[in-house]
Amino acid sequence: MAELKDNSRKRISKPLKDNEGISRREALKTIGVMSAGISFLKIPENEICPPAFNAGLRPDALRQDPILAEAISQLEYLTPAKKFIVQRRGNPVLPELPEELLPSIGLSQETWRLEIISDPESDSELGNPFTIENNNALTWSGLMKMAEKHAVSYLHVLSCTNAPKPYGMGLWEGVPLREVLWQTKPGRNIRRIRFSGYHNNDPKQIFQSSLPINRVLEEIPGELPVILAYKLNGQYFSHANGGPVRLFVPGFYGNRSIKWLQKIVLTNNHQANDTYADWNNDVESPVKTCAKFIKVPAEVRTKQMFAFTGMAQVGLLGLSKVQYCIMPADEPPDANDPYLALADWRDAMILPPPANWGSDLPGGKLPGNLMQIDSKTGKLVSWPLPNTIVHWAASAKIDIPGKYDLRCRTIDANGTAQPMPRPFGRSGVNAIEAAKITANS
Ligand SMILES: Nc1nc2c(c(=O)[nH]1)N[C@H]1C(S)=C(S)[C@@H](COP(=O)(O)O)O[C@H]1N2
Ligand SMILES: [Mo]
Repeated sequence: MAELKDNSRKRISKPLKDNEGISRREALKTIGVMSAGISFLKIPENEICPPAFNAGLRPDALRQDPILAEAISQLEYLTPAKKFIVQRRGNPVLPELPEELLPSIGLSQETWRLEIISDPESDSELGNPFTIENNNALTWSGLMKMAEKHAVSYLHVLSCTNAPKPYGMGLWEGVPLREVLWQTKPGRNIRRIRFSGYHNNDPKQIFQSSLPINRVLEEIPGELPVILAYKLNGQYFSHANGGPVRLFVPGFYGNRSIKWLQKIVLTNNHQANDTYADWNNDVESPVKTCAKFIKVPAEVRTKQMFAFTGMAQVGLLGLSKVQYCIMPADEPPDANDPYLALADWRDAMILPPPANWGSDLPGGKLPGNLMQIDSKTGKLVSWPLPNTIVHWAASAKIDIPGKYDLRCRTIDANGTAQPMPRPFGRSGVNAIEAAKITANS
């Protein structure tokens, strides 16, 4: 069995200064926090789990910690499509347009059309542009025909750059955009591709994004393709989720994944013209690794174990640990340690792939053709998977009554603690989360 190393426990609490009150000093000494260390908590072997991850866990003793087992049993990996948080924009609010209206605005399966043209202000060559005028725009049935041959699906988190929690963890299905693009016979002078969706014929409501053309045409081995997506968790998209067809751009925050996709423009202009960039966001930011709470008890009894759970968004930089620390709530911030690197961080337990992936999927089973499953071994290519979430759990106890801050953070695969290496909000919220706990005697 591989031993998981834990450096954090060697780290000591930051030294108390002389002028600090005795009560808090005592409290700090006696918060009997106890790690949900992997050493005493184990999980059954998991069929789909890559061997390297299984090796870190010993089978079968999860049941021996009923408090943790109960907390973990409430977690659902895939967010049900109906529970995805939807970005509300426009007037009228576009995700809330009435169903009856959708066919007349090209947002039903029957009436949906995708135009692909070259930028009239640029010199991009396109041998076979798709236009409504020429009656060769891509239709739903055309897309479904392509799906028979080219459909792919993958797990990917949908997060907004500026939201504290992911909008949802989804299983996305679609046709790689390049398959459609090649039908338009792209030629010379194409450096960038722009996307826009339904915007109520109101220029002020246009929401567009863009990518360098190579991101659509090729992937680094293991990277996921940009898709014309039509299913979330095995079901065709609702209008609210961006249906009938939305773009899905893996590796980035949600702003690139244009809902109600209707138009694609190829251009020789190399600059991003993303609406979200105009709103002072860093649209080039890959998804960040960071930890969030899911369930924390507001009140606990002193000297009694309690469990708490959370998720970690796993970004480009991967994940090696999730940690938590418990500090008295009145702890003054240390100007020299803004990210609490010196706090007494303990390891939480990162959960393996779930046996049941979520209530949207028949039997809770993942489709066998998932891009992140190795077709030779039948196992996930890694765990955690980049650009998804993992759940984590820990249990602890507090010995002295009082108010406390419970915090969580990730350590990425490079060994860097959250919110480094990029603590800037406009490229994705990744501040260390805190939850309040009151310990009563
Ligand atoms: N057409 C359109 N697409 C859009 C947006 C929008 O306002 N209009 N918002 C973007 C942003 S900023 C995010 S975070 C995601 C949110 O997707 P959701 O509404 O499905 O949660 O959609 C992206 N695609
Ligand atoms: Mo967003």
